Amino acid sequence: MGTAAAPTPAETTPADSDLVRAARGLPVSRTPVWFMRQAGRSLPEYRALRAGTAMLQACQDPDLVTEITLQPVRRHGVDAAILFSDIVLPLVVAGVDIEIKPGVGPVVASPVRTVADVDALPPLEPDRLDFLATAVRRLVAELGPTPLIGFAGAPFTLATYLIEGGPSKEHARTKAFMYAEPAAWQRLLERLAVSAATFLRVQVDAGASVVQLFDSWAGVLAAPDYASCVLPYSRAVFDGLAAGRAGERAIPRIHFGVGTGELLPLIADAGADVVGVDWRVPLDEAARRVGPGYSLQGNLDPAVLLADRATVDREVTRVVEQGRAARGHVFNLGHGVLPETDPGVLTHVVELVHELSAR
Ligand code: 1CP
Repeated sequence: MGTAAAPTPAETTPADSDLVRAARGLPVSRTPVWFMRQAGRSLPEYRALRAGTAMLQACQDPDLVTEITLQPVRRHGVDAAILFSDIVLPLVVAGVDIEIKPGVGPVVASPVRTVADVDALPPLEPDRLDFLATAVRRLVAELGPTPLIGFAGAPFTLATYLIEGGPSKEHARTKAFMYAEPAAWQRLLERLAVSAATFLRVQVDAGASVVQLFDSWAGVLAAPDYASCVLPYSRAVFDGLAAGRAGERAIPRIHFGVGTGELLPLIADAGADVVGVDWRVPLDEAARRVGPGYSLQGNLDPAVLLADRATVDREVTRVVEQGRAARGHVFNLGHGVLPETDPGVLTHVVELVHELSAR
């Protein structure tokens, strides 16, 4: 820990917020807390606003994006907003035929199965992302001292949707493609890395304070395969961000996946400041696995929020305490908020984390 005193919340800017400070391993006034999927179906005000608009339409409407992103910040007092969007949006904007089916997830009309399919994927033109820059600028203006997290899907997780054609448990087709078609795999992941970097760059240039790369399904891979077939492309996304304007301070990066206990040091090594940890590995053990150079984010089991209040309080307390082993801790769930979660419990968790960690 450094010696600089943490500023009080009243005088912070996004660049000096507890989220950014925890990500850099600096002292904080309280452990920052936000929730993956904090916007969305757990909120009645979200369901009301989304009624009649398809998910991917909503993601391209700056008014809806701004309002939906702000809803959980107003309601819960979380320490960060996360842009309302989806990991498949860069593909959709580029012209790939994808629909988000309610209750299912992203469904791809013509899955990628051959080298020719890879070559036929349209590139993402940055000038198609004006709606995104508009939404981010508006959000940053509305949020004041609260940081906005921009995000993108990592090349591997996006490849799983393109190859499987939709959500999948085993990702067997994806792995078969990876093993059997190494040249096509490389070309596919290179393209997805460029598109993710473009999508993130627009958000950072418009004022996002932190970025998160979601490699949600990377945990299905063995470490050597992750290291050789996936890590280089996720690193390319982060490197693409670093190649910003001269003199620009590198923006903190969070790198997240589910079931990545065996991959944590590699996830860190890809270019993260903060490593996302699901509920399987306690934070003190995760801190040991990544070493002292990284902050951690996570790792409350989202299902705990469906239990009784005493259990919620016990588990939140445990995560806050184990998080002290890390260089910095961003409190979050191990994965997204389950749709059936009582929003009142989320607000309570924010208050409890702040209370337990206030200095
Ligand atoms: O109609 C609806 O409300 C659709 C539900 C929904 C929502 C609210 C989907 C479909 N995406 C989203 C928004 C979303 N997606 C956000 C918003 C910001 C926030 O967290 O509040 C984010 C960050 C994402 C990212 C995303 N989409 C990921 C990575 C995070 C994760 O959950 O691991 C993934 C894997 C997706 C794909 C996706 N989109 C939607 C669903 C249901 C899924 C998962 C499908 C599957 O199981 O494979």
